[in-house]
Amino acid sequence: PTGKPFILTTWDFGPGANAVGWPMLASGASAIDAVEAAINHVELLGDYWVGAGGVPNEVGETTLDAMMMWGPTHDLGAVGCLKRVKKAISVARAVMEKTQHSLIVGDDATRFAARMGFTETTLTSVVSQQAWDKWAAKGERTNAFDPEPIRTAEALARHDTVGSIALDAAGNLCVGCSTNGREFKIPGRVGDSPIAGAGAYVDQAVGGAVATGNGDVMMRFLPTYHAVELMLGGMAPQAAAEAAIKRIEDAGYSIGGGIAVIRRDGVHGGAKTTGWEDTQFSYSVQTATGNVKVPVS
Ligand code: SD4
Repeated sequence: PTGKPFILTTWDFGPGANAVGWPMLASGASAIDAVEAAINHVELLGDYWVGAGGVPNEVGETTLDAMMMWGPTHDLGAVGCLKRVKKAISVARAVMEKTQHSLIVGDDATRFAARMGFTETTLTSVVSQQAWDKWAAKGERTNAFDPEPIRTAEALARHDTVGSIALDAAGNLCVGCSTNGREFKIPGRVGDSPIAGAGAYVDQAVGGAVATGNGDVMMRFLPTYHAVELMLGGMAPQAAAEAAIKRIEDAGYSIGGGIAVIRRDGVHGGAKTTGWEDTQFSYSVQTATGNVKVPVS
């Protein structure tokens, strides 16, 4: 089936990312190209939570997680704990398109990227270095050994993982997401973003979903898979988003997390945990009639 093209992107960088991806869709580009370009735009912004210059791990290194999933075939490409390569979503795309594998991790993901022609470079910026210096000076160990942390107001106010969902003029759906994960994580930690059904999921017949938030917990519930499956069963997008988040909270977790979903007919919805009550989680949807930014309440 065809459909009316759209691109949805999460958080405040949604409108800017959509402004990159939408003209491509409008001129007939594939949803893969649009999602990659939209996410590359955010990866190169130098935002603290996505791409280069982002949150460092316990030893001061920024590492990236990303994934892409293609609706028509369920093809999947992902990288976890990718080091020294900026465009993580593009490396994920290379895993999807150039290999039979779905997920490549760590230094081997970097070696794979080099084989595919990507340039190695530092992911440390002045901001990420200063953040680590300040934290390290306190002599603290990572809080990842502690019970589930309550995120600080400062962290809650910031953007997180970028996720995009696009439908192209040929009627094909693609989803992608990219992040540097979590501050001062234990080296080697991989979050929900490169896990199918956790960070993002798509079903060509139904629609797609992207998630953000505490990936260590969210990946235990596969919220994007859950929401898409509920839509497959006939549930409306808003109700499906709410049900996927409710499942996590019903299990007793009090974390920050959010999800945005869009059905292939363009109807969309979003939900967030009560832990994110004061967090301005939003997603933006651009279509032929313009861009709408939707605050999730
Ligand atoms: C992660 N979900 O790695 C990502 C990052 C994020 O709030 O969205 N943090 O856990």
